[in-house]
Amino acid sequence: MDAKVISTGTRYSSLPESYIRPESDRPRLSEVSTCDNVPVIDLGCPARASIIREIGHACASYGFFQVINHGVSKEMVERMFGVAREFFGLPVEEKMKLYSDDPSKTMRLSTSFNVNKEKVHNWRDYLRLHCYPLDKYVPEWPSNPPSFKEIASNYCKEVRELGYRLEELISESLNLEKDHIRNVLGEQGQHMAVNFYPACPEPELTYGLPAHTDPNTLTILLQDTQVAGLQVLKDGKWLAVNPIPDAYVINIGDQLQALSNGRYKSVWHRAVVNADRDRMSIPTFLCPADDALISPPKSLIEEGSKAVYRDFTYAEYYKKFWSQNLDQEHCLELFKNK
Ligand SMILES: O=C(O)CCC(=O)C(=O)O
Repeated sequence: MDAKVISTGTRYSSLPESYIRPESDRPRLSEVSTCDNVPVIDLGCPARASIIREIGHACASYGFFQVINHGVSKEMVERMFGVAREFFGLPVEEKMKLYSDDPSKTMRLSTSFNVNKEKVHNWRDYLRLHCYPLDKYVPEWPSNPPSFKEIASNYCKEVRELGYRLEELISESLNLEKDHIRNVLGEQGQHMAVNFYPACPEPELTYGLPAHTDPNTLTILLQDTQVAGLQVLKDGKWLAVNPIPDAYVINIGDQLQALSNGRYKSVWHRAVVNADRDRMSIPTFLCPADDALISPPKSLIEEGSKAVYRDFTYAEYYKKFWSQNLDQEHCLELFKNK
């Protein structure tokens, strides 16, 4: 494929060949039902013990949950969405100045997932930014729209705080010290993607993003409030997670599955596209420091057994993840203890 984004402002009347999935690998949208019982956790609730219990249950049974009263202001979220939409509305020549398909770049506009490796492309453009430490990365962020850097950096600070809070609650839900996860993960990296899925002429034939798990620790996902598209795999069935007002979707990533010795599930999820409307989502990914050793605590390993996964550093894991196709087998399988 040419290094070409699909957010050109021009509507496609049919799906280009290179986006069409084989029959056996299509979203089968009519078979997807809505997930009616998505765990919604109110972080404003004064009963901490009950929040911890609910989080533990959600992480073990679903691998994801939504949070409300999470401390990131509504105004901040609206400004972030607003500037992200403005960015994707820029003329294509302007956006292409930031284009790269090299996953090692710390700031880039790209398309699909890994265009040089994959056989079929995904109906998505995305801006991917490293965000921590901010003073290192902000200078390379887009300077158009002019307010992008300021809005996105304020947004990143608030979301990082939310991530730390969630890591504490998750640690406690595993009967670990509150700081356990943070201590193991070291100085955590933070990445943000701004996903833009243009209206798609044939949503039945392709994905915005095919099924994948997230390679990081925790994903804090801001969903478009107007257009649904996120689906998760639960008990072998794809379920739509429809947006609820003022909520974040929290996905457990591969590192928490490994750290919890498999108790918590890194959830398979995917994004489908819409025939009539563009959709956006803005995930923030918290990632262990490159040299963090991912190893479960003894208390989570049954006596006389080995840990489910061998120890690895995050740098090793991340390299392996990007060397694969997105929808190949779960990358953690490659780290299983024999
Ligand atoms: O667009 C969505 O809702 C999901 C995005 C996602 O899974 C990702 O960026 O990894």
